[in-house]
This record gives sequence, structure tokens and C-alpha cells, in this order.
Amino acid sequence: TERYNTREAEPRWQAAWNDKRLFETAADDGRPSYYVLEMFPYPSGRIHMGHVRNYAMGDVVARYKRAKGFSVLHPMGWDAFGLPAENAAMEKKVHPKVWTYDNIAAMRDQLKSIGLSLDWSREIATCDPDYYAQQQRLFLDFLKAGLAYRRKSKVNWDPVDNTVLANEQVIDGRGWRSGALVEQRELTQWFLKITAFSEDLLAALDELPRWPEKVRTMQKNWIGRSEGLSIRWEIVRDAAHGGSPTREIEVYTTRPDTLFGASFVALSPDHPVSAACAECEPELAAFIEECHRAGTSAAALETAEKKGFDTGLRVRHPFDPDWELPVYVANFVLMDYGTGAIFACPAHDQRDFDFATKYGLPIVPVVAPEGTDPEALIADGAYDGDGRLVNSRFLDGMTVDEAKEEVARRLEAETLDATPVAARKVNWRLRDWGISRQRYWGCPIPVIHCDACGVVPVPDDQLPVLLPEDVSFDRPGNPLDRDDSWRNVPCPTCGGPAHRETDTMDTFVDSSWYFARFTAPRAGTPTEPAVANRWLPVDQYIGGVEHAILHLLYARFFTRAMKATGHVGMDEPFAGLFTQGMVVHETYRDADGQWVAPAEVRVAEADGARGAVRISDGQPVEIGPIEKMSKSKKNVIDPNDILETYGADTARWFMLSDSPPERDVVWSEAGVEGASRRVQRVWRLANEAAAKGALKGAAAPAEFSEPALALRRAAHGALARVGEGIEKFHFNVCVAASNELTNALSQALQGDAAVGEDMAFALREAAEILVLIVAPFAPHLAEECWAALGHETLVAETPWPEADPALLASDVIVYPVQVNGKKRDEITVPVDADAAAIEAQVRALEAVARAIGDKPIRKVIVVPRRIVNVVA
Ligand code: ANZ
Ligand code: ZN
Repeated sequence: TERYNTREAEPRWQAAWNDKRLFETAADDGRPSYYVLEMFPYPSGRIHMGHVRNYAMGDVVARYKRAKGFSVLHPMGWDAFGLPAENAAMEKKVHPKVWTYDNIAAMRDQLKSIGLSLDWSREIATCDPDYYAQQQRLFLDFLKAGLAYRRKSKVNWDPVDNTVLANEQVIDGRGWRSGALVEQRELTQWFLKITAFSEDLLAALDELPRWPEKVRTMQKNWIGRSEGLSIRWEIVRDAAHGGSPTREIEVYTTRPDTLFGASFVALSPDHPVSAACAECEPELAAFIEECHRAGTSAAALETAEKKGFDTGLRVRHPFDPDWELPVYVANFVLMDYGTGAIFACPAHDQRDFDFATKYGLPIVPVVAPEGTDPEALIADGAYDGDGRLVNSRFLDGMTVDEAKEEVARRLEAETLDATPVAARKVNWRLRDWGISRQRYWGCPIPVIHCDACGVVPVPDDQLPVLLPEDVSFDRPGNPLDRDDSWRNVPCPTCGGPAHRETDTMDTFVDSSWYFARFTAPRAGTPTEPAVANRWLPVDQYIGGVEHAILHLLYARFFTRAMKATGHVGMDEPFAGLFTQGMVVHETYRDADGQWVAPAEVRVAEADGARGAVRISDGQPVEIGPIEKMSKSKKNVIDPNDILETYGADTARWFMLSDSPPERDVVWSEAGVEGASRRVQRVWRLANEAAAKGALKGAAAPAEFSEPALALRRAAHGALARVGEGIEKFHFNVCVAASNELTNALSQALQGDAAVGEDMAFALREAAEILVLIVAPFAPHLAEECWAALGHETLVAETPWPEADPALLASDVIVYPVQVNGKKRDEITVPVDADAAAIEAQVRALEAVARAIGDKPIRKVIVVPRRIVNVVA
């Protein structure tokens, strides 16, 4: 039998769309606008399945919205600066620019072969001088507005290669190339003042209803607003040496209620009092040195063993002049949070508990739920739950909140050296954003340093500061530093000798405003504000959850900073956010424990058990767990292979059919083959319906027989459900609904007998609806079928049809949905919905996802007309 030849058809339809420039964003013609954007890729050289999934989702939305009459902006670009290009330059001796643009060219071709409805006329790469020139303008505007500034800050320094290292180049405290122990050095660096917006960045999260709850929570934690008390502790004794530099130590605490459980005070190794004590205490100096080597970042400290050093200083308890506590320098206290000093309550803080256990310091519980034994509560570790105060004198019996308030009230009234002992304080975890990178392949920071004039912004008529191209990577370090012909310039102000800033910007800067640039990608200013305001915020942003914190936060900051400097008119960049799940695959290992790629394996099922062999030598291969596709485990499927074998539509269809978009999708050969058969089936049915059905544009007969009416109901029902499913991101439900219509159409086409006028009409109508609802998912297939049905226009320029309410199944059933026997939700479906459609809808339920957590769904049991049971 005849088959639909995807290899021949797909490029043909891509060319047809291109010729008509259907996806180029129209000038403002009064239609409502819709901006759908997927996170742009890093040009590593090849697209992977995660990209395919991400862009297929965005394309469904873009095609649907276009058909619904929106003026759609759906652009694509490249996050093209960054370290891998420099590594390639060092290892393969290719210039970062050549490497990057070659990769872009290869990936552009790959993306084009997927048939995405992108406006390629707006393509940008962040390494294009056109792009980073405007980024330099933004930087200078921020500088003028006080949103960019310089200060000293630490970097990772490789003492052998004599170079600054990015965090990802430090592996277990050592330089990735030299293997040398990395040191912390202070350099003057550039910062963007994200903290100017802390309050607003936090509060506005509550006004983003179309963002996933978990992403908003992650952002809240990252911004980290905390309310506490700053308490001054008087230094009363200095056993170790002559004198302390100050009379007091100020600590920040969020748990003033635990003050009677205090057992020591701890200072950051970078605290001025630590340094002062170290001056006459060589062992302490050595300890501080050791802390520095280990790295003092929050991440490094999280995992490190808690260690400390007794300074010999003693402080007096704020509520008891006779109670003296030791002062330690401790490696887990950060200098840049709170006051860089804490009081420790081991019974109720795990870090303090570990520390106290190690150094034999008191552990006194002061909070316990009523009716529990406080000592038993802390037998194996700190208790950080709620309760009432015990062992705490005048606080005993109070709730935690009451005790916090009581301590604050009393200490605010006490004085030390005529000022209050304590003050209420709000603290933020969020720090200003250090953007200086000592790297070549990034956006140059457009300032000049002059001995006489200081930091001078590069004047407008000298922008952009272009990267020099004639650079070498034969030595470690930043090539910009040793390129004197680029670096040395006259001072724009006094004309004297001066030099360029050689730091470039963190590549997160590049991705913090590209969505705005897409609205006017060739403008001679960063944006055209009126145009930007028409499109922004992005209606639907789609990407991986790995960007839930930094990228999204930086973009939210940039939008505010661009508003403050007149480039856009809104605060929030993304009105809707969707974070998609990963593409995962089985893993395989041979008898030697080596990973084997799926392409080299044949999996077979015998007697219900699955087994695998290596194709080349027939040796058995062990089937391992399903994991994220990764090079290290070799369980990667190359999209190119899939596109060649099955075509783009099958890949897209499978990707969107198998699981709800927010969950992981398991890539399987069987699944792809199933999708491929579906594609062929739709094509065959469309051709049969074209032969057997009414002519294009035939008028509806006055009367319909029951079978014709049933087919019409199936078609209009599917149409309504697909539209609703796309709006809700239930793509798998949409695929199930179109499969159902495929089945109905197939049934109606059975038999050789000629059909009546009413059935002929219904056949054409059902086939056309099927083609139109399949189009966002499998657009090439849809065009091929549309043409077979006699249309000369393209599906891509055809409006989304309206479902006839009179034909929508009014008979619906409500199914209770149980997970492992417990009711979690209910769904409403047409009486005649089949089990597969019901199952798909159930799998998409958030309540189900929540109830089963990380566990896979083992089975979905549909008891017709009664109940659905999910077994996890
Ligand atoms: C006493 C105490 C008792 C604390 C207790 C906690 C539990 P958040 O919520 O993040 O603001 N802390 C304060 N400054 C610190 C620093 N620079 N480095 C490391 N830890 C620091 O956390 C505030 C709590 O973290 C503070 O409250 C302080 O320990 C610690 F049962 O004070 B707490
Ligand atoms: Zn000067």
C-alpha cells in the first residue's frame, strides 16, 4: 500500500511556509498580539531531545494562537557567549567566533528540519556585535542610574596558571587544568544592583498566577527575606591576649526565643574581630587561612565539616551579667550575611549541634511541644520545630512567637554604652550580582580606566567596544589582558594614557534581556519602547526548571532596570511560565559494566520479560534504570537519527503524546513506532475521506442519520477538547482526543458501499477537523492531508474552526479519580470517551502528580462509567 513519504514531504511544506513568509511577525494590524518564547539554546553544536521537546511545545502554542487570529511573535536566537568556546579554542585551536558560528549554522539547519513556525528574520546571537553593542548601552544607562557599581570581591585564583577561574572550573578546590589548590583573591569587580529591587522582586511573585508554584517558592527562598533581631554582646574577658579591637560583638538571629539555650558565640573567619585576634595568635591565623583555602561560598560551607577555633574572648549573656560564653571563629559563619557573627543554640540548630558535639559545648533544649521530654527531643540532633519555651526563666511557657516578641521588647529597652542592646532587622539573602568575568568570549564592559580621571564610560560615539579578533589562546588567562593594542587607549576625558576594562560580562547578562531585543531585533537602540510595550511581557515562556532561579530572577531584575532607564514600560518579563520535564531513556551496560548506547542494542520481549543484546556481537546487555539522557551514560538518542528515520512530525507527536508536558517523557523505540503508525493512519484516512466524502465546500444537508450525526459529534467534541487542552498545556490529552477522532473516522469509512449525502458531508467535515487539530502537533502531515482534501491554501494560514455547541456531547460523566485507592480529584468526560482518552486526561491531572510524587504510574484502571484508579 501507499505510504506517506515524510522525507520528501517535510522539506516541501517547510519551503511552502517560507515562500509565503507565514511565520514572519506582521506589523501591528490591530489583531491582538501573542508572544510565545522558548528559552534560547546555547550553540553547543547539536540539538538534543530536550530542545526538540521544548521547541515542539512552543510551536504547538504558536501555531494554535496564530490559527485563533492572534498576531504571533515566535522568535529564535542563540545564547552564544561563554566558556565552552574558549575551551574549544584552547583544545582544538579554533577561534571562539568560528567555533560558535559553525555550531549555530549546524543547529539552525537542525531546527529548521523540525518545521517550527519561527520568525527566522528576527534571529539574534548574543555574540553578534549588533546585540552586544546594545547591551553595552544598557550597561552604561544602568551605571548612570546607579544600578551598576564597582567594589572589591573574591575570585578563584589558580596560582599555577595565573588565572581567574570560573566556579565550574574549580573541581574539589583545585584548578581544572593545573590541579593546583585554588586561592581566593580580592579583585575590584563590577556589580549590578539587584538588591535595589529585593522587596519588589519578592512581592511581585504573588502576582504571577501563571507561573508554577514551585518556581515562585524557589525564587522566594533565593531572595530570602528574614525578620530577626540584631543583638550586641558585650566582651567581658580577653584571656588569650592583650585586648580586643572592639567592646562588643553584634550578632543576627531569627530565633531570639532561644537565647537561654545559647552556648557560644561564633564569628566568620573574615570578621574583623577574628582578624584582630589572629594577629597575636598564629594558630588562629593558620585556621583562618585554612578556611579561606576551602572556599567560603555558601555552597562550599553547606557540605564541609563544621570546624572552629576558640579565640579566648568571652562575652556576657544579654540577660545575665554572670553568664559568660566563649567566642569561636567558625567555618560555617558567612561574613556577607547578617553581621557575620551568630550566637549558637545547639539544641535547635543542626550546624550548632554538630559544632557543640565536636567541641564539647553545652546543648540545652529550650523549645519543646507540650507533653514531650525536651531532652529526648534532641537525642539525635537539633529540634527545629515549634513548641513552648522551657529552661528559659521568664520565657517559660510562652509560644515561640511570644518569646521572640518578649526578648525583642526587653532588649530594645536595655542599653549598652547608651544605645539599645538590640534592634529588629530585616535581612535578605539576595546579594548584588557580580558580573565581571576575566574571560575573552563575552560582552566587553564598556569603560576605560584613567589614572587621572578614574573610571570613564566609553562615549556613545565610540560604542560598541568590539572584541579584538586577533587573539591567541596559547597561554592561560584572559587574552584581552595581554592585547596591548586593544587595551591601551587615550582617555576620552583628558586624552592621557588609559586602558580599557578587560573584564567581560557574565553570560547571564546576555540572556537577561534577549526577549526584549526580539521585539525590535535590528533597532539602533536596545529596544523600541513602544514596540516592546506592545509585545511584552512574553505571554508564554517555556523552558527547563534548571533555570527556575538565576535566569528568571536576573531577567526580572533587568526588566525593572530597563524600565527605570526608559527602555520598557513593565516590571515583569514573563506573564506565563511553563517548565517542561526532561527526556529520559533506559540505560544499558555490557558484561564489563561499560555503558552501551541504545542504537547498539536490540531489546526483545520473551515470556513477558524484557531482555537486551548488543547488535554487533549478540552479547547480553543489562537493562538499567531510566535516566536523563546524558553523554556519560550513553543513553542519548540523537534527534538527527529520529528525523531521518521517521521525520519531524513523528518525533514531535511522540514527544507530546506520551506524558503530561511537565513530567519526564520516557523515550522508547516502541513509542516512536506507535507515533509513526499514527501519522500514516491519519494520512490514509484523510485520503479515503477525500475520495468518499463530499466535495470541498459542499453545503450541509438538512437531515443527518444517526451514524452521520455520531461522527459529527465525535469531530466537534475532539475539536473543543484539543483547543481547551492546548490552552491548558495538556498536550497529551489533545493527542488522545485526536486519536479518538481518528478511530471514529476509520469506523465510518469502513465498507465499500457508497454513502449517503449526509454521511459524505460528515466524512469530509470530520477529516478536515482532524487535519486542523493535528496541525499544531504534526504540521507537515496536516498540510499533506489538507492538500489531499483539495485545498489550495495552507493549513498554516487557515483559521481554527469553531466547534458547533449543538454537536458537543451534552451527556457527560463525572469520574472520581483515585490514587492508590484514595480519592484525589474528578474529571468530566463525554459519555462515549474511550478508556485511552480518559487515561490521558487522568495522567495530566496535577492532583495525581502531587499524590504520587516521584514514583512512576504503574497502571491506570478505568472502570467504565464508574471510577478511575491510578496505581503508583
Ligand atoms: C540563633 C539561632 C538559634 C539561630 C536557633 C537559628 C536557630 P535565616 O533564616 O537564613 O536568616 N546566621 C545568622 N547569620 C549567619 C551567618 N552570617 N552565617 C551563618 N549563619 C548565620 O537564618 C538566620 C539564622 O542563621 C540566625 O538565627 C543565625 O542563627 C544564623 F535555634 O541565631 B540563629
Ligand atoms: Zn583621563
